[in-house]
Formats: sequence, structure tokens, C-alpha cells
Amino acid sequence: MRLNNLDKKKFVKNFENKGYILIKNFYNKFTAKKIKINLKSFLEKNKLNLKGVNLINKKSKINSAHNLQKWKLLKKIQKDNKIKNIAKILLKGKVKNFGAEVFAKPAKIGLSSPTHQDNFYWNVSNNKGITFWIALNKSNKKNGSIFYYEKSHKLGLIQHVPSFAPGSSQKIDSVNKFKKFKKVYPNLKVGDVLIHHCLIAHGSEKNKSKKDRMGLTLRFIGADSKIDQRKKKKYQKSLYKQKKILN
Ligand SMILES: O=C(O)CCC(=O)C(=O)O
Repeated sequence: MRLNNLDKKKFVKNFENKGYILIKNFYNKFTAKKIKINLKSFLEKNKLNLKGVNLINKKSKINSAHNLQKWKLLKKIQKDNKIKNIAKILLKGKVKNFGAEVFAKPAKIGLSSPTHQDNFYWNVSNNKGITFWIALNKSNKKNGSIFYYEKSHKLGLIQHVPSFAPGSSQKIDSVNKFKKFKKVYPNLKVGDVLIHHCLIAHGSEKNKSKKDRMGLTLRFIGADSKIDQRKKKKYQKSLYKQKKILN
């Protein structure tokens, strides 16, 4: 995507106002399909010894995987200027790669992600962080698309509580806070990309439909961003406690 100065201003303004932005046809269908086939094959081969993977249905189906470092194609995608330039525009300067995840959400059994803000997990001190959510299947309200509370990033960081939900350990306890915010379920075609602010409240519902709903996420933070170690320790303690209770 090429943006001239005027488009850039509009693009950033839109993102900053709503807390997310949709870029249609970011990847053509052919490229998106290639990414999906390659990722699925990596996941199938490695699902039993991959760190941070959530399996369902007697461990045969992946719901989500939170550490894709060993996936060879990932580095290429992360370094692609098409992605990086947009991250630099939205974060207004140099950026650091902050990992990648897949939310595979298989048909009929895909789990929900409770409402949360990414920065409650990330602990980035200046709230300078974004996620690219790349649609590898069509995604809509029926098959558990991501939802956003539009403009909710303007509330700042909100207290979370343990969710005990696999793959999404913290949640905002009451969504009453968002009564005045519009809840949107963007409709995505294969290759479309959503980009969201690390403070926007978002989540997704179960996939009860017959269609898989796979999204690959790439995360970036500002090159000058620091991780708040005190908050990170608190978060890790909560994770550890939840794991102990669940096991
Ligand atoms: O894809 C989903 O269901 C949830 C994704 C999510 O929470 C995220 O990208 O931060």
C-alpha cells in the first residue's frame, strides 16, 4: 500500500480516532493462501511440542498458538516493508517486532477470546503498540470474528481479572464500561488486514459455524518503548496461579 502525505494523515487520524483500521486486500488471495498453507503445515508438524499452544478436541485441533518463532516464513513476513512501513507510520517512528500469534478458531469448536486490551498482557510503558490481524479465512460475526469497542482505547489501561480461558488469560471483568461505545464486528475477506491499538478493548466469540476462522497476528511496539517490569511480574504471577488452579 502506497500512501502520499495527505492519505497518510487521514490514515493515522482514522486509526487514532477509532483505535483500529481495516485495509482491504492487503495481501492478494494467492499470497494469503500460500501463507495459510505454510502456517498450517508448520502447526501440524509441531503442535505437540510447540510452546504456548492451545489444543482442543482431544488435542487434535489447534485453537491458538502464541509463539511462532520457529516458523521459518514468519521472519520474511515480519521484515516485509509493506508491513513495517505501516507500523512506522502508525507508531510515528522506528519500530520493534514484538512477536506473532495465530488464532485458528476451528469450525464448530473454536473458543472465544474474552474482552481484553493487549497492553494488559504486553506491559509497554508508553502504550505504543499495534497488532496486525491478517485474515487467512473469511471472518465475520457468524464464525467468531474479532470485535472492537470502537474508540475504547481512549479510556487508557483498564483493570483486568484472570479469565481462566485457554489462550487469553486476562479479561475486563465488566463490559458495562463500554455501554456508550459502538461494538463492531468487521467483515473480512481472505487477505484483508485489521490493525488495532494496544489499548482498544476487543475479543471474539465462539466459532459455532461450519467455517474455520484463522487469523495471523503480528505485533509491533515503538523502538523507544520499554516494558514495565513491575507490571509484567504481576501479570506473570497471575498466569502462574491460573495454571496451577487449572492443572
Ligand atoms: O482472533 C481472536 O479471536 C482474538 C485476537 C486477539 O485478541 C488479538 O489479536 O489481540
